[in-house]
Amino acid sequence: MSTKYDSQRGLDRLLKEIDMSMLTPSDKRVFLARLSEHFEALFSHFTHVYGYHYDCYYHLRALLNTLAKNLSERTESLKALDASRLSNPHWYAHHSMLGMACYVDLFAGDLQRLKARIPYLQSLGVTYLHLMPLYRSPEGDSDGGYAVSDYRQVDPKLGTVSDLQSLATELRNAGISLILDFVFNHTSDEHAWAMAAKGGDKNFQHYYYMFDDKSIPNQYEPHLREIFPQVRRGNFTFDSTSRKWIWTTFNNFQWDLNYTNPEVFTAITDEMLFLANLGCEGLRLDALAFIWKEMGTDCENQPKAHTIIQAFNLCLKIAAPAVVFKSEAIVHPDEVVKYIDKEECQLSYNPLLMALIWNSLATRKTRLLTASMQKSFSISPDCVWVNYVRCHDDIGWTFDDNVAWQLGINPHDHRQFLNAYYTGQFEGSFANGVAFGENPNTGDCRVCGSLASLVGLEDALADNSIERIKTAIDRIMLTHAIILSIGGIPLIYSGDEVGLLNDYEYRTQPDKQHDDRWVHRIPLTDQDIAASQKQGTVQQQISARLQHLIQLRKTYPVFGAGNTTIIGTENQHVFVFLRQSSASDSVSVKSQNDNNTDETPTQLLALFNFTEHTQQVDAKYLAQLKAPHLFDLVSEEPLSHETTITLAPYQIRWIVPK
Ligand code: OTU
Repeated sequence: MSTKYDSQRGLDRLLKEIDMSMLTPSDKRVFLARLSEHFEALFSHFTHVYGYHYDCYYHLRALLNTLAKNLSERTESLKALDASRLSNPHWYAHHSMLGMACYVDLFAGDLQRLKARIPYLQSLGVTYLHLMPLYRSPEGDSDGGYAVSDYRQVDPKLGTVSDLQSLATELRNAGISLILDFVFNHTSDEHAWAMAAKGGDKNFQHYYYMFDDKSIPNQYEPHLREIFPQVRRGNFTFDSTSRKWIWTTFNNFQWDLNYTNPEVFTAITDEMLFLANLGCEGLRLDALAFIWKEMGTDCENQPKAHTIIQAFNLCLKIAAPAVVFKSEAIVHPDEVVKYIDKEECQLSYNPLLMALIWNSLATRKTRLLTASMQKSFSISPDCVWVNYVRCHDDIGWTFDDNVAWQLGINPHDHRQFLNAYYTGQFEGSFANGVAFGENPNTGDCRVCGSLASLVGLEDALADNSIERIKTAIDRIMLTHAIILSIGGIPLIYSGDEVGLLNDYEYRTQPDKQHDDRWVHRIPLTDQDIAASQKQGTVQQQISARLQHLIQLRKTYPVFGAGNTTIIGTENQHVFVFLRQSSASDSVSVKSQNDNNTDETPTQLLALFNFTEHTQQVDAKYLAQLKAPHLFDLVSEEPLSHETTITLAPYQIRWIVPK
């Protein structure tokens, strides 16, 4: 009680010094109400990180001024969206959700032409569109846009800020939420802050980690991972203009921001809210694991990284509450889940599921997938996974070594096997992948390649093998059926819906050839889309079968909010889980009872055969489904409780009570 009183009294005093003149009377009421709800937590996080600064109070005031200014700049329609999201905070758990991620240029050319592709997105059922970074960035290599030179300018090749703003509105009118990248661990070395730092401006030099010599970097270095060892060893870069060593976790031209400086926190909050005010509904927190450095640690997943993200989340709650965060932590599974909380990131990529789907395809076994998901799939009911099979990055084998050891799998050897398997160095492999980021010291590497090439379509087409083409398409369906049904938002990587093959063109381009991730960053042409609509083509088979699965997801609430129980059966070639709707997802679900056969099912038993052989699963698992009659949504066959469940090669079964 007394803390509450103190914080309100402290806030009242502080507010006398905040410029609220630009707020309308109703905005001012909203601002004060939200502050009285969230200021105490914001204050606590802010002072936890910055409280030791003599001028902490000054920075807190600057932060509140930034929040007020950004709230006043929010459009009326976005304020209406704020209100509607606050009354329906779990909108992202709905079974209608379907995500897609794409590069503006590869998907459509530019922002204007992307508008013309909205009907295509709608025909797929997309409700969530993540556009890869589209901000101004250096000419030539910009790490695919992840080196941002100006958060407030769109890359001129793609359009303008006003194009982006009008696209956000058009998307929303079409039922599609826009997701943008929030690249806040680093800026490009061409960002105005970096330019000022290079020019010797001391204030801006404190925006980054800049060292006069290598003595301090040398103390950090032995504990740090190397993310792109193929382009640069170590984590520091010498800048010849300022004659300083700069912390650069990723490429030389990506300078890590210094979050020990409260001015950086406030400056980045201002940029974040600018993006929110463009009309995006989600921000993807790029490389969030790296934002806090602590000597003697690997400088990943530090407790203060969490505090800072929670503080950003509170800033959104005050100035743009419609916007949610998506965590991009491609780290150890036990660390991934720590970012997931309604006070931190409401959404999170699921890199463990992604990696282990690929593992199961290679081994034809589901034990590691099952055991890992049993351990790590369950998260707060306020949050959802973003489940994906491929994305713009490489595949890293981020499973938990202990879970592997418990199954008798040597994790180091197994990762080597997976790399060999997917880069075509393993006899009998179906995959056409490319090794990425090989570390000469550790021998580690990751894998690149498009979905279709990695599941065997590239080779099968080259050999014109009808049977292998079908098997490759079956693998595409199997992997997507899992992300469509396991719980959370399924995120399709643009081009995968029509089975685009690896594009080796990047090897001829000087600014791309050193980064093999470009092999799976592929333009989607009008011809590709036309082929996907033409009867009999491979593209059409992929797209039609995928559409069928998507339609099922959209029809049944059981694919939305609810619980997932991962089931380990005696058959180690089949992946099995049970879904149970949560009562709040639909009214009809509430009135459902055990004997009711007409209403929408509240349970789903999903089974996936990861092999090219017929598999059987004991009928006892069907007893979980509490109804006299059963029905497989995919094959549209009735099933009986008594018979063993048979799965043809790569068959997907979505069994519901009927
Ligand atoms: C992210 O990925 C982006 O997805 C990449 O495309 C960028 O290059 C990178 O950040 C820098 O902005 O290293 O290989 O463990 O968590 O943040 C992908 C590393 C990456 C990841 C991840 C990073």
